[in-house]
Amino acid sequence: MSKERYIAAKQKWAEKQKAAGFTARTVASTDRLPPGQKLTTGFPVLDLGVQPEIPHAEWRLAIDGLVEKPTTLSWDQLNALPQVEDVSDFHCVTTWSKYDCRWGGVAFTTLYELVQPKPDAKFVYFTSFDGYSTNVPLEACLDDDVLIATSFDGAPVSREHGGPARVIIPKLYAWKGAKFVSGITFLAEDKLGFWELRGYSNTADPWKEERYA
Ligand SMILES: Nc1nc2c(c(=O)[nH]1)N[C@H]1C(S)=C(S)[C@@H](COP(=O)(O)O)O[C@H]1N2
Ligand SMILES: [Mo]
Repeated sequence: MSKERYIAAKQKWAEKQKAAGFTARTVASTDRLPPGQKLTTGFPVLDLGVQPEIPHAEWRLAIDGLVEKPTTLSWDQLNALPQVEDVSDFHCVTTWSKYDCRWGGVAFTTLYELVQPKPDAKFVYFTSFDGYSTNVPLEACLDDDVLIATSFDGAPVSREHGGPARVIIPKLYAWKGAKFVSGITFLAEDKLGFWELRGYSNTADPWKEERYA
């Protein structure tokens, strides 16, 4: 991604934050690597020691909780939704960052519109085929760089990287993005996920180095 595009994306994010009544985060555009991170050119694999194999015919994504229209999507139904691509940086709490990850798939906001969360839905709880879970405030899921990704660099997301589909939330440490995603539940109250229950930060902002609680 060009530096210009990266800066434009950051600016867009800041403008949105401002429009929503929040104070824009002041991250210098030259300051692309969050504090305490090291740039990697590879793509390390982080998981719980299980990489579930889910054939497309058996793949399902259940979207439920505080929504008007609970929905379970098949693989074909997910892929029939509008597709988007977004290039973003990836920051793992174990201190590696990877620039320019090109993810493709369905925007979180598309699923949001599909199931129509009720006004009291404030948190999102993601579950996965490997037993993983993670939680994110709903507001943080509504930026247009938050994806249910099915492709990486133009090819299907590999099994080791969380295929068939994984969640990408670039502005948070990568553990907030569930690989092998199987469920999205909208909740009124926050519910801690796998690593959040084990001492990881609940807010997970790499720019503030919110690593461990
Ligand atoms: N289902 C599931 N999702 C997960 C994990 C996991 O163990 N299981 N690990 C998280 C962590 S700690 C990181 S850093 C990223 C790693 O993604 P990668 O293996 O594609 O680098 O996935 C996150 N999502
Ligand atoms: Mo991680």
